[in-house]
Amino acid sequence: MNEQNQANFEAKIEADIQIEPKDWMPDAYRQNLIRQVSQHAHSEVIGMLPEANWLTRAPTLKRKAILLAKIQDEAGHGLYLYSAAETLGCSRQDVYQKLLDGKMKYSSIFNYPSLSWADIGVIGWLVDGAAIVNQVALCRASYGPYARAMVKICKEESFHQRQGYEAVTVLAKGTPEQKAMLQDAINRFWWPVLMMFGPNDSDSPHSAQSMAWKIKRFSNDELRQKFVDNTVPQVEALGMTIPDVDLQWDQSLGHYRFGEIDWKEFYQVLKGEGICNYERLNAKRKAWEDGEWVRTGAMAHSQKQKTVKSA
Ligand code: FAQ
Repeated sequence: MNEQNQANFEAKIEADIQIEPKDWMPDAYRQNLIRQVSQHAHSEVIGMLPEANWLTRAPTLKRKAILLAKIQDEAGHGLYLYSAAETLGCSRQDVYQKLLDGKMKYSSIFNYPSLSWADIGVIGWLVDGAAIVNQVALCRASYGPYARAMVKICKEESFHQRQGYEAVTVLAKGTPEQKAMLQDAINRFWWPVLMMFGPNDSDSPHSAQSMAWKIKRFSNDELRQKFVDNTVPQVEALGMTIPDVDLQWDQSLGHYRFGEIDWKEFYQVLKGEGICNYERLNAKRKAWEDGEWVRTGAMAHSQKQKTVKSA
């Protein structure tokens, strides 16, 4: 029976038929998806923190309303993704507890601080821009609930990216101080954004299997290259520069060549030693503890409703 199940599963993957929650799937496929989808959900909710840092200091009411809406969208993305992870049989509380205990990862990019208003524009433009390049590919992931969540998320991320680019365009056309603030934000975010795509393919332990299962459709390096190719002309259009002396267009390849990423820094951030790792997890732990009375109240209310219905 197991062999038949395995054969059916492989045939579906081969034929690009999506795997659904009630279908048989190999345990390793399930566990790999729980890992990736939960970490993706954690990234969305931790990603709210650097932006929230500027909510009370947004330069205009319009910018504040846009930022608030964007942060709420990220919360929504987290919720879709936790729901998608639950369809694989994990409990939301269990994966969330693993995040709080530092046993599950979230995207390295959110361990960098948001120091100026330009950082908020750059997060929308470059961080959401990188997220979209990665997530458009995931819209065709072999697991149905993950792929479908990605379609809606990408539509919203695409709005985020455009509003970020619009915000940086204003700064790029502004005073010398505004231009300098934008250049400083690009200088600090450029390399950490390239790290969002994960280690080089040769050092990526999950890639080969995830690509064979069609969870990932493109490799980390392919997506990183696509992002660089898309983004360099945007930086140039703004009249800004990229902090990479090795960056150059290669006519024969049809791609930009770029310098070596500081992988030592990447792995330090993954180990919890980035600038904001401690602050980010502490904020989430505090929110979880402070929310205890809400959870207790909601459980008591639901219990009461059940008693009323059965009476
Ligand atoms: N940060 O073998 P691989 C967003 C880990 S959403 C931290 O290559 P894989 C929206 C990896 O988990 C951004 N950890 O792994 C937003 C694994 O560790 P493990 C999040 C990283 O899974 C915008 C180990 O290294 N997007 O930004 C990172 O095949 C603005 C080995 O790596 C997603 O999560 C990293 N950068 O490929 C919100 C997309 N890279 O699990 C607010 C979905 C690697 O063995 C504001 N995820 N690691 O302990 C993916 O596409 C993949 O999981 C990759 C990594 C590409 C991230």
